[in-house]
Amino acid sequence: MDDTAKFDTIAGQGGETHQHVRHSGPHTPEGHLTTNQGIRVSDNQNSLKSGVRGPTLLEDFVLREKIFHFDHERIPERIVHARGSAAHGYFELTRSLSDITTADLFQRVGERVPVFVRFSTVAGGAGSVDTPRDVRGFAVKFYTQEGNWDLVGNNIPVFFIQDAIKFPDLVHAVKMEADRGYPQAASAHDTFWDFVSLMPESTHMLMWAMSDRTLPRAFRTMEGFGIHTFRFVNAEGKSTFVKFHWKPKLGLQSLVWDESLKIQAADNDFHRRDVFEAIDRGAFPEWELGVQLFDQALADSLPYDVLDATKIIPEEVVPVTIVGRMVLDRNPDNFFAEVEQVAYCPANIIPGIDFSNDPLLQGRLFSYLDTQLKRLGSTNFHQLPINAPKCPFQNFQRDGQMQMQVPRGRANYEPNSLGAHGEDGGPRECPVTGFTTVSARDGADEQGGKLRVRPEMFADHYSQARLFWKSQTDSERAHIASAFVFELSKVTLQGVAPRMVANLRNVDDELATRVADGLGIDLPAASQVAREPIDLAPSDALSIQKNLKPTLQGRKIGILICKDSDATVFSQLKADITAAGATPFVVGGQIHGIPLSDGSLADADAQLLGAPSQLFDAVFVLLSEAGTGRHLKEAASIEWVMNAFGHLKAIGHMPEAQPLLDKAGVVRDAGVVGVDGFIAAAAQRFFDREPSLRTLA
Ligand code: HDE
Repeated sequence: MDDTAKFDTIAGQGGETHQHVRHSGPHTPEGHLTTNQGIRVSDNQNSLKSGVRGPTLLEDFVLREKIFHFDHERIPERIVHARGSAAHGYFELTRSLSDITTADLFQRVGERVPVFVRFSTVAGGAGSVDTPRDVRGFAVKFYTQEGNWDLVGNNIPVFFIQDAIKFPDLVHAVKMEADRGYPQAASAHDTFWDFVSLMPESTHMLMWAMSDRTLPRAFRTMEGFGIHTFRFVNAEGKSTFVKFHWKPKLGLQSLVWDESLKIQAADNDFHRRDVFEAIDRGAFPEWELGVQLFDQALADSLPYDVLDATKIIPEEVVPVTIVGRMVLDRNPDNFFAEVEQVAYCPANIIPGIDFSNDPLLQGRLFSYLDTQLKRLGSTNFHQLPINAPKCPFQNFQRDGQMQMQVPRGRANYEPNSLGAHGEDGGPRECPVTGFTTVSARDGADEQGGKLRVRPEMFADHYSQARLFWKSQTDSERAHIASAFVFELSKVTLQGVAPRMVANLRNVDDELATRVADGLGIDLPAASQVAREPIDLAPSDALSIQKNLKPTLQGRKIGILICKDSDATVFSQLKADITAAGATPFVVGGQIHGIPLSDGSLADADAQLLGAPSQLFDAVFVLLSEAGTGRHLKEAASIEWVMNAFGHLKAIGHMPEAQPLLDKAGVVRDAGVVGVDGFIAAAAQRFFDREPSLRTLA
């Protein structure tokens, strides 16, 4: 048979013509298509039939094996954090912590450790959109020389609940409702608000969730937090409390709500695409790792409990010390094998780091290992390439489904004396360098006994919610209040919205009033508090807008061109944008061969209908006079400009394009500029513009 033939047309019986379709493959032995048993496949297009018109024969092992494997391609998606994207990279130590921890990766400045990082939304299924209002997962697997350490964090430093026993309730409440199967990837519905309004401990997290923290512009522009208090342990066995922070090199950036909704319509994969493309073009996402270090005496002096995952320690109280940087520089080769099969677990910890008694953390230590067995189907999931440590690992655990290792010899137990008989006795314990647990008692648990209780200070549910509110800019407060109004406006259960507003009165009366007014309900009395809230000093670190970096690095700038667009401005703009570290993205009525003012032909990166302005950080309207005339009759062009303005972005434009700006309702302000000044403007959002554009609560 001719291996290179693409099509053979065979004259069939009864005068019919049948296509016998074959694809050629490379001629190297490695290139041959085979079955999973290594048998070369001669025809991957046609099943084996009895006669030309069938039926298909059961004997066809090539067909059966292929369809059998396909039928089983899906594994259960993660019960939470189902939708995610991940990348490879490294962590590099910039400041040694050798006096504080023996953890190998924190010893020698300049040394690098490979990492695999997965970002995720929480509530939606694996095929849901990238930009709902939701918390984002930020899970890092460090492949250290002393084993794998997983720092499984989120982009918000607190959580909804204080005790793991409430997690199934929380997740049931936020996911699509049990009878109707909707809404997908949204917290704006009855059961979520019913639950959290009955759980005052959620209030602090709700403040974060209703802020723009849950609308990140990109994974590259969000912070990450380990949330819980952990411990570092040094060579003397002395332990120090630690909280982990990831700080994005590009600074914090978020979307505005209307923009995130419109992105859902334009590009479901907005965040996934952003991180993949950034790595592909060499703009490697980067974060600094910071630690807050403190001792028991400081913990005891705080008016909140450091074991309570609904509390932060403001950076102004315990500063964040930067100790390293993380760079993501390689995309996965295969989404399923790596991103789907990666199994994070907060219990994966290395010598020199230890857990605290945070009851949320303690529950997580069980959940992740358990869920991986369900998801990946075998206790041997740690042998998958993405999960396997990059240092040697050996023990006496044996067998199980999908065992990939072939242990030699008779030693599958210890102690044994096989070594004394000339055989391999297997590995031994390491009393000095092995992992040991800190025997510290975290101060508070001396009361003893087996109790289903919470420490007294956990009952303060409002002081830090108030601290968060006080730390925001006016614009951020308006976003928070409006988000509460939007979400609660979707609630149909009687009594839920007033109950939530009653809780908000304990945070701040002005917030509660704005939400009640936005909903059109009477302001309810404040709900009863279990512990009187206190006033804490505001913290600038909690605000996004106070931490924006006016940089063009990593941003994407849309340029709308047409026939006769100014060629000089076009090339200058592209050069300036690129030089500033951003990506110019050309949008046109057509994609190919657009004649510019000097007769040269330009190609667009996308057609106007496929590239609405919500996909860009700033836009430039590079239309000629005649082109502007045509675009005045084009709804997509008017929306392009109107939405850029509504999403508080810089709009650069040629004087000739002014009629289009007028038609789109653009009012000149500091963000509406000509060629000069565009690069500076494009690095910012113009929040001052917002009150004149939309009613905020
Ligand atoms: Fe998770 N969480 N979680 N979680 N979590 C999972 O493990 C759980 C919590 C976080 O990209 C699951 O592999 C419990 C806090 C991330 O693969 C599951 C509790 C924080 C990811 C699970 C929490 C997180 C998960 C589902 C309350 C921030 C995605 C699939 C005690 C510090 C990891 C899986 C990835 C995933 C349980 C609360 C972060 C079911 C019981 C707090 C980033 O095991």
